[in-house]
Amino acid sequence: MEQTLVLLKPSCIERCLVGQVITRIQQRGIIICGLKMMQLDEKILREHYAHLVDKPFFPGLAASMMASPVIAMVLKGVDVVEVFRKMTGVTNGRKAEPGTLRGDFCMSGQANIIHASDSVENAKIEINRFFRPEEVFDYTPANIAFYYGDGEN
Ligand code: IDP
Ligand code: MG
Repeated sequence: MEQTLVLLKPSCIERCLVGQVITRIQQRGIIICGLKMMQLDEKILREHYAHLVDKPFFPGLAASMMASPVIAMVLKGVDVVEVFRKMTGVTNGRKAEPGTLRGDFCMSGQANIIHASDSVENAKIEINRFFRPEEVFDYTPANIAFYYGDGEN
């Protein structure tokens, strides 16, 4: 099954939305196979947001990502990268569709509560960036037959 990397940003931690976001993940039938709290620093943020380091808003973005610890997660499911990006919603919370995590829980283009990998290739890179191999528990729930039909997973 596919895996994706998710960060619950300081805007999620500080606003006490962690439980609600994790509930949505589990309600959907997405499996959590890695979870930890960590304090990000400039070095990891310059790698993680390499596509944005030259933007004028990067210093503010980096500061906002270091304002508190984050919660990093590895999620697992069939097509989970695409499924979870859809659940996340577009970058700007004010434009995100109601029903998405950003569309339901935030009003900001920067403090948008959550990061989710945008491709299978980037998910692999990002999981390796934030997790050591022994921190990812690639288990299968005992009741997996109630998550997926025959031949689906
Ligand atoms: P994504 O998180 O939806 O994949 P990206 O374009 O990869 O969006 O941007 C990464 C993060 O950088 C966003 O989630 C947001 O926190 C921040 N960001 C993106 N564009 C802007 C901007 O124009 N102003 C401030 N922050 C931004
Ligand atoms: Mg992105």
